[in-house]
Amino acid sequence: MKPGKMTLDEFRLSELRLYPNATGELSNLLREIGLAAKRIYSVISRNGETGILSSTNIRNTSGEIVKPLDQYANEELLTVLKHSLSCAGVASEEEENILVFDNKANNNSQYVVMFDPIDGSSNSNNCMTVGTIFGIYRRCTKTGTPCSIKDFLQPGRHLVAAGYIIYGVSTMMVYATKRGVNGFTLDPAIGEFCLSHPKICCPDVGRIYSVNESNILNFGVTVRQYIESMQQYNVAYPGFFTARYVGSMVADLHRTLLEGGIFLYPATEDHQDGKLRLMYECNPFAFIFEVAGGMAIDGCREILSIIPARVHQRTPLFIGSRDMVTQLSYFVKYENRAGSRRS
Ligand code: AHM
Ligand code: MG
Repeated sequence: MKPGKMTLDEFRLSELRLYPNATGELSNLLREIGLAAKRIYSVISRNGETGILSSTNIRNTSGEIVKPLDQYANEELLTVLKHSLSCAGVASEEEENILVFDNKANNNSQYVVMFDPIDGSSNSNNCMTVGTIFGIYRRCTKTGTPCSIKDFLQPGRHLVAAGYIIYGVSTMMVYATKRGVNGFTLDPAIGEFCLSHPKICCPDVGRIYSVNESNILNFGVTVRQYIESMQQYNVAYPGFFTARYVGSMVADLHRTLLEGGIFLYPATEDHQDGKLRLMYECNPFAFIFEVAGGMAIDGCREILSIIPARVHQRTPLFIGSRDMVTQLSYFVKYENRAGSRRS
């Protein structure tokens, strides 16, 4: 291993120097999220002692089982962000309502943060990879006043920064600003995230598709045809495409970002809006992929252009390598045209 890899803090400071008028608040937020991530990593890695990966019978407002890890990660992020004084309020996948940090210092900050504390937690009792996802918006209400729901209901296009932490074979924090996407691997020996993946670019094409194929008969005809087109291609060129689905979005999208490919979580007959949350899961990843040269749509629109109506709203998601998502969008357009000719 080469000496002297830049730490997350050093990287943040070097970026900050590019903006002499910057307040340092955004940089502070990234440091605090990094701190929460290290604490979450620490309890996960000591599961034998902490029992953090066990299950409970408690269900959240969406009826999903809440695990001690979900609760711990949620509390950890809430606490560090409140203490950071650079955050006016948060929205969490685990909280029914937004939380406004209504005190003088927090009211003066410019940003609000939305996060999914632990994504893919249904995988955690099997020791599989999970992650944390976050998005940071500049407030649209006046600083000096408490933030409000308006600050959160902004389209993803307004994100200032977004990122994720992947707790896998190694723990990484990947985050994007409009300047680029960079990945930092946690070195547990020194307790620091160190720059390991500078300037990440998503390849324009890939050979991996990632979808819960057990639902294929419930997908719309377009999505079925798109998936079948890859399977048919494999008849002529065996092994050209391959399928990988962890069922943990952070793991599936981390691979897609680095290696290329497409990830699909479409609508089904029972769930017309799909499963994934626009604000906590889809927008942050859509932002990261767009900055890295990839693409994210809900079938018809760019994910980042959707004007949200509710913080917990869901959306279908197709995300990944630009050429593959574009090709999928042609299938959708063709179906829409055929549909309008039929009607
Ligand atoms: P969660 O936020 O409750 O963990 O759910 C989101 C997860 C994603 O990580 C993953 O892509 C998806 O749910 C898997 O869903 P399914 O089991 O329906 O394929
Ligand atoms: Mg989630």
